[in-house]
Formats: sequence, C-alpha cells, structure tokens
Amino acid sequence: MEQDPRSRAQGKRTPQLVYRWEKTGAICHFYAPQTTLEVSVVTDHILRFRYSPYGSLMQNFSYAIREDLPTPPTSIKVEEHDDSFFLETNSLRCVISKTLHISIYNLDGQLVVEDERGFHWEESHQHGGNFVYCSKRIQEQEVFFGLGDKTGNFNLRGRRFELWATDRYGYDKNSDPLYKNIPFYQGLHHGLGYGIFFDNTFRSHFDFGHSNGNVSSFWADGGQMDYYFIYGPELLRVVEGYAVLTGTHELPPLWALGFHQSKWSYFPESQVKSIAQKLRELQLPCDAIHLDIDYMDEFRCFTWNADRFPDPARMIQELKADGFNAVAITDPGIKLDPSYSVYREGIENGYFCRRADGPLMRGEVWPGICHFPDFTDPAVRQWWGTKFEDQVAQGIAGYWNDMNEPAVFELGTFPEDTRHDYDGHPCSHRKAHNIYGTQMARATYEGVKAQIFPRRFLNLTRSGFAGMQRFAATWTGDNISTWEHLWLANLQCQRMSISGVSFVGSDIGGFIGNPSPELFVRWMQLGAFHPFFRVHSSGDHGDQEPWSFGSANLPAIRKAIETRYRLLPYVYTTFRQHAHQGTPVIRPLVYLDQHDPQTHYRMDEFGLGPDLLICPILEEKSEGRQMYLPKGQWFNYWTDEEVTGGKEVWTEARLDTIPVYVRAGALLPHYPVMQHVGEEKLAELILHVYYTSQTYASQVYEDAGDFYEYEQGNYCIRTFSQVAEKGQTVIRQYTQGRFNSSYATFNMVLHGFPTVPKKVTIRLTTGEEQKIEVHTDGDTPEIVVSKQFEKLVIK
Ligand code: MIG
Repeated sequence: MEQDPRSRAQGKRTPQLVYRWEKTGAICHFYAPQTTLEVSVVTDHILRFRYSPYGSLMQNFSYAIREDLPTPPTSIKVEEHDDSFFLETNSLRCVISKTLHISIYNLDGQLVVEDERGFHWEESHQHGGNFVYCSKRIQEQEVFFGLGDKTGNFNLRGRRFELWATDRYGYDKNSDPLYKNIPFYQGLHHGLGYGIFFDNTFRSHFDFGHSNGNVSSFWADGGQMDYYFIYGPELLRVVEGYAVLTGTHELPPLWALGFHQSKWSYFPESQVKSIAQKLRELQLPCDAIHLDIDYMDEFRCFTWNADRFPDPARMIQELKADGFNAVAITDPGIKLDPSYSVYREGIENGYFCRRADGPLMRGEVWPGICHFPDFTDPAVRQWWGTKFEDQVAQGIAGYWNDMNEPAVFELGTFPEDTRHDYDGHPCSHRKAHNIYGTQMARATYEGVKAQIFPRRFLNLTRSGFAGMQRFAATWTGDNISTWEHLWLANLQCQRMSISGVSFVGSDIGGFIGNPSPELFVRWMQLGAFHPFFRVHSSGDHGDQEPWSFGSANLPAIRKAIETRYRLLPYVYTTFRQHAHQGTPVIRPLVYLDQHDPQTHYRMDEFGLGPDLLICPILEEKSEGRQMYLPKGQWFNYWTDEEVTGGKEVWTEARLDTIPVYVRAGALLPHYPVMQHVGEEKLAELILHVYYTSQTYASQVYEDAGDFYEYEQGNYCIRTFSQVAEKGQTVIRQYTQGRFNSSYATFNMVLHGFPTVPKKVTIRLTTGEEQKIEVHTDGDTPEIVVSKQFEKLVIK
C-alpha cells in the first residue's frame, strides 16, 4: 500500500470510549472522541455498521444497495451496561463495547462474529480521507466463501484478495484481481453461516487468515467503513439476505436460457447465416447468435459495417424467423472522429471523462484513441441509453457490455486522477473505478429496456460491482482451453452464484486456444447446467462450433444441448426462485448441507436448483468419477439407480454423460426437445416423478416466457407435494396465479417406485374422480393426467 511516510509514523488509530449514544427508530449512534458508529437494523437478520473517523458520517449514498429496502423492524431493544451496549432484534444480539468493539450472537447465545481489533483507520495524506480497516477473529474450524469471480479453491481461508476490476486476458488459477468486484463473503463455523458485505468501491482487500492465522480482515484505500452483517444461519438464507440489500436478476426471457453460439467474430452476414443454418441442419438446438466487435464500422459503437452487414434489419428478421436472437457487443470507448455523431454529442455535452486538471481523458482501445463516457453521471447514462434505438428497432435482442473494467490498452485502465460525477458526489477514478462497469451495464440496461419493452432482453456485462445482478448477466472473461480452466469455470460460476450473481457462465471450450474434442464435450456438459450457456472463443486458434470436433463427437455435444432444452422449465423455475427471493440458481455442495463437514472442502459437486446435483468430469479419459452425495436419497438421472447419500460414490460417465443426480421426491418438469424456445406449442408438460418413501414438495413456475405481465400476476406456480402413506403415493397439486399454459395434460414418468403401479386415480378440481391407465411398455411406467388434478393416488 502506498502512503505518505508521515501517516505510517503516526500509525493506525482505534476508537476511544463512547461518551454519548442515541436511538432513532431502527438507527443507533454511538459517539466516541473522533469516532461515530452508526448501527442500523435493516431486518431482524441484517445489521449495518458505519463508522466515521473524525467529524461526521459521509453522505449516505450507495450504488450497490437497492432503493426499496424493506421497512425496518420496530422491536429493537438497546440497553446500556457498564462497559457495553446490547442491541437486540428478533434474531440477534449485538454487543457493542464502549471502545466500539462488536460481537454478534444469535438468540441461543452462540457467538457468530466478533471483532479482533475491529474498526481502525489511518489518514491518507496523499489523497485525503482515510484507509479504513476492520478485523474479526477467526472462529474454530471457520471456512470462508464468496467474493465474486475469484480463482483458486472454493474455501478462501488462508488467502488474501484484492478488489480492483482488471481485464485479465488468459488469467490462471492464481490470478487476482479479475474483472469483477464483489466485496461480499460468507463465514461458516459451528454450523452457523453469516455474511459480510463491505459497501465501499475503492480498491479494497480481504484477508482470511493469510497474514495472521487467527484474523480475517477487510480494508479499503478510501471512503468509509460501511458494512452489513447478514445472519443465516443457513448459508442459502445469507445469500437471500444479501439479495434483500443488493437485488436480484430480473427473470430473463426464456430464450436467453437456451444455447448461445458466439465467436470473435462472425461476419459477414453470410457467415452468420451459415452458422445458423448449420445448427438447424444438424439439429443442434440454439436460441442466440452473438455478434462481436467486427460488426461495427471501425469499432464505432452503435454502427454497422455496411459491407459486412448491408441490411441488418432484414438479416435479424430472417434469423428471428428461424428462431435465433441476435446479441450484439458494445464497448465504452468512443472513437475520436468528428464525423461520428456519438463522438460529437459526447464532446458538445461534456459526457466524456476528464483528467483532474481539465483535459479529456484519452485511452487507446479497438477504435484507436478514444474518449470514455462517464457512466456515473445520470445524464450520460440517459444519453447512452437512447443510442440503442436504431439497433433495437432493427431487432437486436440482447447486448453484451465488454471492456468495462474499464480496460485500456497499455495503461490497463483510466489514470487514477480521472474525474467522475458519481451521481452528484464528484470523485476521482480511485473511487469510481470499481463501479464503472456496473454503471455502463446499467446505462445499457435502462436504455434498451425502455425501447424494447414490453419484451424482456438479455444484457451481459464483463465487469461489475455488488448489485450488478440488477442490470445484467455475466461471463467469466477471457479463459483458456485447458482442463484447468474447466475446473476454474466450475468454481467461478459457483462463486458468482453465491455472490448474488446467478446468471453466469464461462466461454465454453475456452476463449484462448483450441480445446481437444474431449475437453469441448466435457465443457459443453458442464455449460448445459450453468445458467448462461454460451460457446465463445477468440477465433484465433481454430473453430469452436459444435461440429468442429468431428462427427464422432457430435452426438455427445447434441445430447448436452438437448438435456438443457429438456430441463428448461426446471431451470426457469429455479430462476424465478432467484428473482423472487434471491436464492442462488447454482449452489455449491456446502450450501446443500452445511452441517455435514464433508461438504466444507469440496468444490466439484454443485446443485442446480433444489433437486439436481451435478458433478462435472474434469479429467481426460475418464469413464466416471468419485463424487460426494449429500445426505438423503438420490436417483442417477441417466440410469435411475437409487443411491443413499452422505458418502462418496463412484459414478460412471462415459464421454457422452455427465454425472447428475435427482433428489428423491422431486417432480422434475421437462419440455420435449425443441430446436429453439417456442418452436412448437407445448402439447403436454413432462413431469418426471422420483419416488420418495417420505414427503417432498416441488414447484413448477410458468409464464409467457417473455414480456412483463407476470409482474401483474400472469404466471402460474404449481406446487406438488408427494407423500408416501400406507403403501401408496399421494401427489397433491396447488396452483397460484392466473397464467393458463397451452397444454392440457401432464405426462408423468414414474421413477424408482418400489412396484409397478396397479391402480392410479385422480381427483380433479371439479371434484370428479377418474381412474388412470398406466403405460408400462417402456422402461418406466407413465401416466397421462389432466393438468387440473388436485389429488393423485398411486397404488
Ligand atoms: O480486447 O470483443 O472478453 O469476449 O470476444 C478483447 C473482443 C475484447 C474481450 C472479451 C471477449 C471478446 C473480445 N473482447
């Protein structure tokens, strides 16, 4: 850390004794000489701590926190004791010592976190303000997770990280920092999970027992110590609590959950068309083709290269007719070119970033020397948003915000003295750097949404800060075609998911280099279970279309894509759960059972939604692998073999198969394979019913798959409860919402039932009872029943 030597001599400062305190509603202030601590109760499980060294607290402004936080609880008690204060909510007791040390307990009296040195600071003579620090004691057996797109093992204990958005072309498993900055981590000890979200956009640092084995700490090079404590105790609840603060993804259009094919770059039009055509010819389902920077006229944003794409509206329309959506890239750098209207408007209106002493900031990227819009200025975001008008009118269905760390050739990023508006809180790039990417994604999101409404669309961003999920999905940047990167992609996506950003994927096959056919197949299999499912590559090292790996490998690749299309209603339901309550779409093993210490150090296995467990094959020439199944009963998705969890199992997985298990009791919805979303009207919904000897409930969420009418109640949630009672299985259905899906029947496939069902009856919502025929000609018994059933009995 660079600092003025005088400040080092003065050393770090810690608070003195509190002499006064006050409580106003859900907010308490504790005053000590030179330090004020503000503690706010956000919910019974979430507390916010804000400190000011010297003078008063900074203005309350955050890009990360949602504007519509819930109303705080009213039942907060504060008591003053001799040397501390007790602040109590309905689930926590926070003890604040008179030297402002914090310890937080649950109401069973178990310690969740405690300060080590706690808050301390050091004045920054060079820049003004302070370096702000907070340190906590590491508890026995404590493990740490989160921090967004960090590399390396899933558990962060023993390591130190930096948050400073960086364009890291060809990163490796030790690279840090990367593209995104998510200052949110989770701790787990004694079965208690909690989270810390440090809401500070300056360059910041996290240490999980690296410099001192007993201490975890976080600090930033400026701004204020402003952090949220989120109590679980279940880790999934911690992630949901974080979503209360920073929001969730919006429900994507269903097509965006299909398969995407991309390359840097598909051009001219004839090449785009032939890729699309080949996907259909070879029956490889696909919903989107991405256009990388070469569609533009000399990399000028919002333009088309007229030689390569003479009539974009027609091309996009033709792609649409064949079920493909076109997604286009956009970059922050604006070419210095007086004949380019975006450049002129930016200059005339003062929309570009300036250096401290006045000149416009200049940096070289693809178009040559560029100026860069200050996306932290609301007027600039508004202007940027309007620029998408023409392309949206031409039919572009998604945007892909690249280079927004921001990345600049040679310099790396903007010089630190570059000025930003920061929504009316002017500052230097030191403060705005980590939020720049999110604000660009937001400008694109708000602008495109205003024009594309009432449709939904896909917005992708490479960089982002906490809260980025409100505006965009993301991918893990410029990875490499190696087995190690397949391992990394698995980890990074899990980490992003528990850091609030569920809509995430990797460049399948690797961006740099060319994968072996086997690696590509294995990567497609993992990608099919990742929320964002896209093949992308730099195009420098060979082709990466599904057919580029020889006809022998095509069936396995097709099978991966088809599996995804079958599972779409399940993936969509899981997204709805995320959008509704912030639950991560993919869930690392420890989030499935944190009370089982076996899960704490594992990282290959993960859950997709509540009912699927996936474990990718990460090694060459594997015919299967050892993997851990959480406690409970599971069925092999491919073979129906039933396995009892709580142990490691060997799972066979030849080249065309990835290990996948289904939780006993689940009703897993499937669509028939279509070549793209909405290719045909749905004639029935397939429900794979997995037997349980106990009780279990599953949900299926449906709506129009596009548009926003679901916000007005035009959706349908079906809750199925399966109960084994007296030698029979009873399934009850409850529905909510008024969306009426196009099909009339469920095709229910019965897996793992102890005997072939002899008699099946249903009761309809009308009260009518019917006897149902059981089809036993296939491997698995099937029944076809009205979607109106209320109760189904299988004997
Ligand atoms: O300097 O647009 O991560 O996905 O293909 C490279 C070209 C710029 C980086 C992105 C990558 C994209 C590429 N971009």
